[in-house]
Amino acid sequence: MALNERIITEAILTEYFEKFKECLDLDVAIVGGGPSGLTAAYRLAKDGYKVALFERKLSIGGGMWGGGMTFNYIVVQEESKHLLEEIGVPVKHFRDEYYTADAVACTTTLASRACLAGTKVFNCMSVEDVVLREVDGVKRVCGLVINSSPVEIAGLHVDPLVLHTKFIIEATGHDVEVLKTLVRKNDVRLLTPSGGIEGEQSMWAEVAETNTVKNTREVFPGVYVAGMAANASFGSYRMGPIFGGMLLSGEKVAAEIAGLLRSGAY
Ligand code: 48F
Repeated sequence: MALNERIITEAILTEYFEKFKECLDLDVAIVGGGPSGLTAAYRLAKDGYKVALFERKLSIGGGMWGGGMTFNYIVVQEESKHLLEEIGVPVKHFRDEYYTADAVACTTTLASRACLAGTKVFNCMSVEDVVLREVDGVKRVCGLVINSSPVEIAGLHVDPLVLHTKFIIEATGHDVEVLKTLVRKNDVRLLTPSGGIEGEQSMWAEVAETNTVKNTREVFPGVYVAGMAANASFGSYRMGPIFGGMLLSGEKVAAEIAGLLRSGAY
């Protein structure tokens, strides 16, 4: 069979835009393809929800590829290792309640499980804003404003595109970007103690790990925070290359949103 470049191009365009059109109305839009966003995507897609994940970079995986300081192993605790075991990543006991896993195996396997479960992934796509609506006197985020990352990087003046979603998971990590944009542009109060973004504090692994899960919750109608973005929103600490909290955060946010979607109220 003679290969035809035109058909190759047509195949890519057809598939991509079919996927894009399918994602114009989502159950859950996840911003950020780090460990918390990927875990949430995996669980929600596995449960049959319509989920898309938007990642600015070419590769998904966020801060998990490089372990600690590029030494590519991660550490997880006893209570989070079930998540790695569930997706088939070998976990090795280190000492006491510490376990290690290969960072590249974790990242690639989690990414693969999220994709194969049905998450529609849009890499090289930056979320630059949200859609805000007021219904019955309550403001709610109900969509994402997205643009191609090369457009963003080049600083080109190109208008974005928009999709609607029932829930957003803000999993952009330390910079908590989507929430910052929401607060900067609108007269809104978050469900944080100050009503704004509390900001991340310096390293304290033990407290940070517990708080990552505790802080994983609704932060504004329609928006849940997960992973490091949850700690940055609620003013907790960073924790370095221990990843149990990130995985548990993804698991928690997926379970909470799935419960709400199941209730039929959305
Ligand atoms: O930072 P990141 O890995 O988030 P996480 O799931 O995990 C944190 C850990 O990696 C590590 C840690 C563990 O102890 O502290 O830092 O909380 O991944 C966040 C992803 O979001 C993407 C960014 O490129 C990264 O891959 N991202 C950030 N802003 C945007 C975005 C945006 N506006 N649009 C799309 N993607």
